[in-house]
Amino acid sequence: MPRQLRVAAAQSGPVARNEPRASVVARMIELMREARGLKADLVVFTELALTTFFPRWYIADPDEIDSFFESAMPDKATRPLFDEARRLGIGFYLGYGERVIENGVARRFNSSILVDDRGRIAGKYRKVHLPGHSEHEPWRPFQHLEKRYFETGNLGFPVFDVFGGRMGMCICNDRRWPETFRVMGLQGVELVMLGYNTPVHYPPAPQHDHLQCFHNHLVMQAAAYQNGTWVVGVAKAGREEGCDMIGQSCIIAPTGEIVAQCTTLEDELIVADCDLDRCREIQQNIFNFGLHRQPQAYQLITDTKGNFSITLGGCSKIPLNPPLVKGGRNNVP
Ligand code: CDT
Repeated sequence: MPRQLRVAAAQSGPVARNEPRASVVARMIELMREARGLKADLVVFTELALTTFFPRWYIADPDEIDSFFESAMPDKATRPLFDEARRLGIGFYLGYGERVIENGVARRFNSSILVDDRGRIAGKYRKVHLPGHSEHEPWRPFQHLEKRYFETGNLGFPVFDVFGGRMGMCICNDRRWPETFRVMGLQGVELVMLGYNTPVHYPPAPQHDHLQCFHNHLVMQAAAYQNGTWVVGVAKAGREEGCDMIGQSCIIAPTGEIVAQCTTLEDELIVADCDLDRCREIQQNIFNFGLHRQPQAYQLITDTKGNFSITLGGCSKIPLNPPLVKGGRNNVP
């Protein structure tokens, strides 16, 4: 009996800075109903799905910053999404700004949850790889202040046995790091969900702008294949507050093949039947970890954070601090 899961990816079009939560949630409910109409078991929404991508602005007012976070999940704004999911009998992945008080101190994470078909939270993830910078950098046409507004996720990369399979989550920039998927791969993950907000323009290296879409699929397809897992990547796309963001939301098979893909930069739904048993085709063969991995040769990966310079005749162990990169954008001669 194949373990077949019908999965929907619910791409989001732009969300305006002043768009109320109720309006965004209504858009999501519409996509959720469409997904259930197509008999989907699970619908995947994007990163920070409930608001505009606020790290593009330097915001000084703490109350305004907090207005982009949820202090409870569900809260008043998201309750209708949970209620509708339970009524329809569909699960969902949701990315959102999480604010929690711990020992009297507010902590903020870029988080996602997995909700089962009865409206219960079955798993939580907090983004580990926070891209961008922590101080206002006026030279940029727009900011990317994730390092200012969020703490590094402290939950690792857990997997969850729900929907008849082993589910994992990550968020946007995490998809560019092979470690993200390998940690879940080592736990036998069968389907990884992720949302992303990826601007077309990358101010530190604009010569890569035309490669954004290529890199998006490159990393997710490689990760799917190298770990023998389904991957569902879901964008917030289109021109949001003057910032163009890529679309290309897609569902990728464990072979690395894209089996469904969005074609617009708006709210759009795609579905695919994900046979979780197909993960074995890869996990028991070419990437049979137990048979072929050689972790004793990989020690540098967990022992080391940064780069090492490559010199002629070998590899020297001199850390390269980004500000000292010759010819880099910091203009070291
Ligand atoms: N949201 C997010 O992580 N976006 C980054 C943008 C590039 S880094 C400034 C990404 O990796 O897609």
